Amino acid sequence: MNKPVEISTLTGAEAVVEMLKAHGVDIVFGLCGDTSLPLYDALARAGSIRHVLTRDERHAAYMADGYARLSGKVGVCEGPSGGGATYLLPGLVEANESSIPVLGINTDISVSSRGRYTLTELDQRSLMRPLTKWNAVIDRAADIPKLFRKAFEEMTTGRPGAAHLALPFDVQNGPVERSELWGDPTLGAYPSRRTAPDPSLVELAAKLLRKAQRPLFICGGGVVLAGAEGELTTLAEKLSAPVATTISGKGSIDERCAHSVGVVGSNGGTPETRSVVDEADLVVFVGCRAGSVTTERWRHPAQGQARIIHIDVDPAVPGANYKVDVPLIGDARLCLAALNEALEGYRREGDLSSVDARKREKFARFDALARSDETPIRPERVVSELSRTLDRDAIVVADPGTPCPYFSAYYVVAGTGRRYFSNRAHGALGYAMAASMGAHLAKPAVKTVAVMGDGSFGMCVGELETALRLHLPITFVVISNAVYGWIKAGQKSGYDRRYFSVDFGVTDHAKVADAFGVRSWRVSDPAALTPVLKAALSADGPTLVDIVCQPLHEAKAPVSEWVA
Ligand SMILES: Cc1ncc(C[n+]2csc(CCOP(=O)(O)OP(=O)(O)O)c2C)c(N)n1
Repeated sequence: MNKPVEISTLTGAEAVVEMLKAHGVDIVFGLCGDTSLPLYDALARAGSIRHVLTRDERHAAYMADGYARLSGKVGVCEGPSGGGATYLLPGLVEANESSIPVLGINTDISVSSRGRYTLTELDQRSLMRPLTKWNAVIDRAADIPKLFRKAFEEMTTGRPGAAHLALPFDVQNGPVERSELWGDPTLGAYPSRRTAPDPSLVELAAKLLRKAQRPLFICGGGVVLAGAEGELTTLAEKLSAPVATTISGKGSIDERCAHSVGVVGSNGGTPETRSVVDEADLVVFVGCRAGSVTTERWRHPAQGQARIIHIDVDPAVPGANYKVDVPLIGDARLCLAALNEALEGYRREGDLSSVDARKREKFARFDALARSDETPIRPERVVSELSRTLDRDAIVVADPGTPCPYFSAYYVVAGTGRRYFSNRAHGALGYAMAASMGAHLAKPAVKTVAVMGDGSFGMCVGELETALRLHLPITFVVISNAVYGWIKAGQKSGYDRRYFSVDFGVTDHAKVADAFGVRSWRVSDPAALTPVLKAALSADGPTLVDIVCQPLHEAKAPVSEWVA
């Protein structure tokens, strides 16, 4: 009897599905289009990759970002040509700048239709080039396997980042050899290839650490990305050193422990956390770019105030802003492990009581405001009641505006790892709703909450339908103040209260959610907050709580420019 003959070629679209599977992808977020028809058909016939249909490509990319942050895997999003590419772009930019591996795929007009005024024609190569870590337009079906392998390698090695592939219509129908369809599944998770630091520089760094009187760690997102929390805690304990974080660095250390300072910088930092920075005689930046927000425009620490050890996987980062005494280039976990080894047996008797005193001062001020019965409800009260109501292992995603500084400063992350995040590369409004959906799909067992301003809500509301259709048990909290409050606060502090074009109309966001079929509440009485939050957090599907809040320009936000 003849053996059945295995067909040795697949279509380009089928090959794309196989290459995603070869790298461990089992979920893709996206929105359909004419140029995507072959890809959709291949996904439908394969049936092995879940497709989450979104209502806007921006949110497909934000979902892929949230998914990547919580799953430790590459997030994948897709959209069609033209507008599909320009709409996917914002999420890829955020992911790339935040060092999150997200693969964006846009289908495209046929190679044979180029230059003929074809509807949706767009130079995707040039569009994506400056804003992704790596990108390509696939001109021949035969190149699909190698370009997908390259994309996964780029996204998860070195500094993780976003990649983009453009997939023309006729390329989706071209032939690909089955024998070419292989990939290394370890490249589908990050960091996939850890690099170790130079041992001689590790010795130098260890020497500085031994000599320091008041060492301080400032951790960025790199610690959580590298899963370096354990090594960091061990080193901080050895040195009795305080550990501060950036907003993206929340989760580097358990914020309940004696070593934790909390968030520093102009957004979410407070005078108390700043004073800990100002006292340090050695600052160890770990997976942190020491950018404008973290350092309050390079004033805290001041240039020359402290010795600097800078640990980063990207060699371009140390020395970009501060004169660095020892640069350690490598994966944060391996760098910290090397320092722990170099300091084997060493123990510094330090005193963390001043860190404790500063934290007490900070939270005493916060608690006094959080107890307020004033209306509109104070943001402090929202943070406090949500913190008390939420499970410890919950995931909180915060948008810019009121949520980011308030939750960064006062929401205490219990435990380590990714439990709180915000889009800190660009801070575009309207990120949290979609990102929370991706996060939930990566970690469905824990409660996920997205907190957004009403400005953000206006930019993402369409995805309430997606949340309902997928029956995602996420709670969306809207801080309602009918104003682009962050900007109004800037006009108050820097432009003598000349308020201009920042106020908008009052919307009942609960009614909007209700129209989508999402269970919702509008809260203006502070006494109703806890019971409503409890009901919303324990409900089965998506819920929305619209909280009528004190506008940001009238609040005592932890934003240093306004405090000054
Ligand atoms: C896409 C985008 N456009 C503009 C901005 C500039 N911006 C930063 S904060 C902010 C106001 C936020 O308003 P809202 O979401 O209502 O929150 P609030 O500040 O009132 O708490 C604006 C417009 C931005 N971050 N993203």
